Amino acid sequence: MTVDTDRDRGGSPAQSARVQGYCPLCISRCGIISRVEDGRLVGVETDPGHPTGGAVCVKGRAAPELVYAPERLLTPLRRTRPKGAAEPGWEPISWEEALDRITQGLRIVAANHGAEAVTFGVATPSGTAVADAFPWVHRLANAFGSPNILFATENCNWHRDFGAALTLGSGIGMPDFDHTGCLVMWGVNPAATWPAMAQRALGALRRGARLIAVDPRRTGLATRADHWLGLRPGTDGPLALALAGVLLAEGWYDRDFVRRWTNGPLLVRSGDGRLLTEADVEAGGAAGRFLAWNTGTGRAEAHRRGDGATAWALAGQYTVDTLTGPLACRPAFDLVNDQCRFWPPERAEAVTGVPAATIRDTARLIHESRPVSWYTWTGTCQHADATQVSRALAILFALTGCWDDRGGNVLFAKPPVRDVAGRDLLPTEQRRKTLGLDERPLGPPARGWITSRDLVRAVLDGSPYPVRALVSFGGNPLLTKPHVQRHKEALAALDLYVHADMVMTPTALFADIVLPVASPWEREGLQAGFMVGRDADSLIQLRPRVLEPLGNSRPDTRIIFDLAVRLGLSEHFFDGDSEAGLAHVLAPTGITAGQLRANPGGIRTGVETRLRKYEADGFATPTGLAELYSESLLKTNQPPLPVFAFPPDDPAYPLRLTSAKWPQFCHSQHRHLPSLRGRMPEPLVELAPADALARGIAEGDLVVIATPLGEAGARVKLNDGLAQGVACAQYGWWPENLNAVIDGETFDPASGSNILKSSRCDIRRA
Ligand SMILES: Nc1nc2c(c(=O)[nH]1)N[C@H]1C(S)=C(S)[C@@H](COP(=O)(O)OP(=O)(O)OC[C@H]3O[C@@H](n4cnc5c(=O)[nH]c(N)nc54)[C@H](O)[C@@H]3O)O[C@H]1N2
Ligand SMILES: Nc1nc2c(c(=O)[nH]1)N[C@H]1C(S)=C(S)[C@@H](COP(=O)(O)OP(=O)(O)OC[C@H]3O[C@@H](n4cnc5c(=O)[nH]c(N)nc54)[C@H](O)[C@@H]3O)O[C@H]1N2
Ligand code: SF4
Ligand SMILES: [Mo]
Repeated sequence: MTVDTDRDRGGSPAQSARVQGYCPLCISRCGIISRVEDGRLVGVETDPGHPTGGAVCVKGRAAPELVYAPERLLTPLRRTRPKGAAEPGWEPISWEEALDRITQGLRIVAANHGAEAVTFGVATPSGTAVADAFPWVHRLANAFGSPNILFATENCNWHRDFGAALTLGSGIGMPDFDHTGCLVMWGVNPAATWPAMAQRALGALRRGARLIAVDPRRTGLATRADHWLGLRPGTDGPLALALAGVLLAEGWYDRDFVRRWTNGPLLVRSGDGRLLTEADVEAGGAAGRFLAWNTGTGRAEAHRRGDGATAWALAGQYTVDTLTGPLACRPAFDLVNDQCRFWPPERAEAVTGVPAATIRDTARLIHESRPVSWYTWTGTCQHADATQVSRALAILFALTGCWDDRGGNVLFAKPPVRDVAGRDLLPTEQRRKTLGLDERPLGPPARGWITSRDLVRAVLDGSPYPVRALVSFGGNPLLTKPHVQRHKEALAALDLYVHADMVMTPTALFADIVLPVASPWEREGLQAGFMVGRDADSLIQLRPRVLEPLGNSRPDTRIIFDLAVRLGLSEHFFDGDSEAGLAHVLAPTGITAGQLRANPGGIRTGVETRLRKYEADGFATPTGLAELYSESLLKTNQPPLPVFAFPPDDPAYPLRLTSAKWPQFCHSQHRHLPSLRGRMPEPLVELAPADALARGIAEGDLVVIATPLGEAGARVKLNDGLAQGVACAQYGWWPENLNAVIDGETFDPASGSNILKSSRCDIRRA
């Protein structure tokens, strides 16, 4: 989150200096020192005193190439030829003209079709520096009156941050690396994607912590794991339930935690599956008071959170006298047990490919090396059952009783900056119009985040209403989402498409107006909390601007504030004064921008992390308990307990197609930087040697990845640490665009996640 300063604020960058800051190019937010000589950025190096200052990756080291790339956009551009013409006929225009045209265009669309006909877009803050402006993009959309923001979240952070809240009332927090006895890295590869986390994990291993890795590839930390579970892509759900099943069968779970702090004891009504409440049994009883079976009194009584003295039943069936007659009920925990028993290790082996004995050994290790902590990210989020997978994982780890406790996953305290996204600025009737909200009421649309599919249907089919304009701050969905062809058609069909970026991209090529964005080294950025531990999360840092913006480029925040003023939204944007905006964001911390500028390495706020916060505060769920059984999902016609089913194998497409990130690039970015492209000149697809041999394919062969939707080219890399029957490809390349051959019509019903890591394909020599 950031606010740029005008040239007269925060001083002019020095001509020659070593400037402390952090690299904002990805989630790792590594603490760095930027070296400036004669007014030019010449390099970045580690800042060893910074909590994430342990290393700088190849992308960070390429910062000077990124800043001075000849491909940088340095002036606003206007299209002069029709979309679809071979050449857009870009014409340089002034900022005045660009902002005037945008303002006028947006006003016309809003007047004719309503503010909801303007969609805003934003790149991922985890893989770009757009985090500097992220909340302000949201504030602009909300103040303008549009409920729609196109964003990568359903395939990125939603399950980790918000899907997990269905069970835990919050995101999954962070492993307490300093104290954990066992780390479970499940579908996340921090060695490539989050070096600062990988370093903490290595520190834990050096201290003696055990490691379990669940990933079709044995790579990064997984090469050092006590147990590597090389599952078939997309089969995480059965594996999680099988592990939970072993914990339950062996009694290796925290019964006290389950009784006191989860909804396991709550009684579930036979028939409709709803939780039994006082209103069911007493005239005038409270519908928000949930009942459990007290084995001491032999009656259904109101469950009291944290009550460990009462012998609440966790198993069995009980007949309760309700107002409508006797009703059979079972504790939710008994149903969880059933669900896990459905996946004994042998059955899970048949689906996942992980040997039953390994599943049992892993469960034993989880039990014996407590406290256990875990992290998961996109390995489990890009599937058609991603919400159920995130539920299964949350249940599995809730059973260990290590939640928010020493050595488990902890919600570390962060500097309390103010959230300025401003969803509350949006009138309720506008909020209700969020695309996809009716279909996925608990999913990303509840926060205004829409999918490509939603956008495309609104633009091309006018369904459920027309969208006619898009204003996007980065993002390259033609390469990062499925629905590629329809998305292209939709971009071409818009009345106005504005794209702000540092470089021209395949997506930006469809824009009517392109705005040049200053690179992260040419603007300030605020980071409140560096995530990977208690110390790191207490740090707040205002990354200094080390260079003047190149050419006519401008920071996103400046563009947003200027647009807001022109659109008549000054009252929500501090009269266009971004410095006042920054002060507002910082106010709750008691730290000023001036203090942060005087301390470019950041300020350790000393915010205190309390453990087991649920004991005082409860869980932020409808029952106030960790919800092993999700009545919220049930109410939206989703299964209240995780269920998994798999389509039959298709002999024409026998390989499971997944994808992964490499250190050289973020998503579709950085292909134009010579030092990075030199290390990875073209897209790779990894195959197990046996699968290659069976197809007459050798290392380095050019192949096509074939799916029912088409073919994408790649070069083969053999990986003997890859599960058999799997193709692990790269995305973000063009014209060989992996996502163009992935079916966008198969997606998770609760969240909209695409099958970016669980498609089917075959591979043959090109
Ligand atoms: N270098 C680099 N770093 C980045 C990014 C980047 O693009 N490049 N992007 C940033 C962003 S936005 C994000 S979201 C994070 C993501 O960070 P990660 O989640 O670590 O990213 P991935 O490499 O996509 O996936 C992680 C692992 O999941 C495995 N996997 C594939 N299919 C499955 C499956 O079905 N089940 C399981 N259990 N595992 C599977 C892959 O083999 C891979 O090792 O990285 C951030 N950091
Ligand atoms: N097959 C497959 N597809 C995937 C994934 C996968 O694992 N497999 N991973 C998914 C994930 S986790 C994510 S997050 C998405 C990412 O999807 P996107 O958000 O579309 O990510 P990028 O391709 O990195 O595009 C970012 C764009 O923003 C621009 N940009 C960078 N920094 C800034 C800035 O500060 N301001 C502005 N205005 N622009 C900026 C870049 O130049 C680039 O054009 O991709 C998803 N797509
Ligand atoms: S891992 Fe690399 S790109 Fe990401 S923040 Fe660190 S130095 Fe920057
Ligand atoms: Mo992401």
